[in-house]
Amino acid sequence: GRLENELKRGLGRDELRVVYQPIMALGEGRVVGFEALLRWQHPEHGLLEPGAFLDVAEDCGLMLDIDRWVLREACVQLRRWQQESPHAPPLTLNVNFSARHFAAPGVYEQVRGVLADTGFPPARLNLEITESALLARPEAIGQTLEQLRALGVRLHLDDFGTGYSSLGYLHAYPLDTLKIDRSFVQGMLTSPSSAELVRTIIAMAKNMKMRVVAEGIEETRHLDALRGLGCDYGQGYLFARPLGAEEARAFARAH
Ligand code: G
Ligand code: G
Ligand code: MN
Ligand code: NA
Repeated sequence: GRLENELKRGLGRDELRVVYQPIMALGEGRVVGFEALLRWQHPEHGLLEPGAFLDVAEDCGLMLDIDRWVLREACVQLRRWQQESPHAPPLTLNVNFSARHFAAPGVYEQVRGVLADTGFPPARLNLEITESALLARPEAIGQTLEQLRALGVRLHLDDFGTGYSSLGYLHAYPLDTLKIDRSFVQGMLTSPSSAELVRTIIAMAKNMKMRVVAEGIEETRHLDALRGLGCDYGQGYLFARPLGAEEARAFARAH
């Protein structure tokens, strides 16, 4: 289709962008890192969010190329910040990989190659994986995840609670962090069942020695409630929207 052709052309023409949303340590209100998020600067339609084109990218087989591009771009960017401010606390980088990506051949080698090329430390890279990826190709994925983990890369389970959440995943794969989906965070003040779910996820993660990142924190009341439950990390519009590289860097310096 038309969007497909435009996307192929756009990739070659430098129309893709990465924006960076801060991830905060909720206790101290300090930036610990950034989630890299994809945007497409479309020549006619303006800045497009992934919802507008990720399905097309998946369908026409461009998703892996795009994910790889985002990984490289963001590693280069964060490495540059670190080199320019060598005494600043090191920042972690979260990158989203599509479900299919983790099952693709050679993913481990590619990630290792990007880390080696860019000099970004593997232990500061967090790859975000969705539950649907774990559901899709469990065997191929298990080995890839173990290899990535052995390299030092950490694995964060994205949108936790929205998919086919199976507690079996948490034992079967070397996952470090659960990202609580924003629908539960946003529901927790008004819906007792959302609040209970958030409480339960945090308690379970602690028992399993996993970390928790709450997504979609928009109000101080969300932040207070999450702190009260012992949630360590979070992100959301209360702190910052996804920011361009320069703004993100300024935010990190100020926080
Ligand atoms: O940035 P935004 O809130 O519009 O992101 C919407 C969705 O797109 C999120 O679920 C996010 O995980 C996904 N997404 C953003 N950037 C990337 C990317 O680089 N690769 C993949 N596979 N998904 C992304
Ligand atoms: O699925 P994933 O968690 O990767 O999605 C990240 C998406 O969530 C990004 O598109 C980002 O723009 C969006 N996002 C980040 N913080 C907030 C928030 O506080 N509220 C809402 N509604 N969306 C957010
Ligand atoms: Mn994510
Ligand atoms: Na999410």
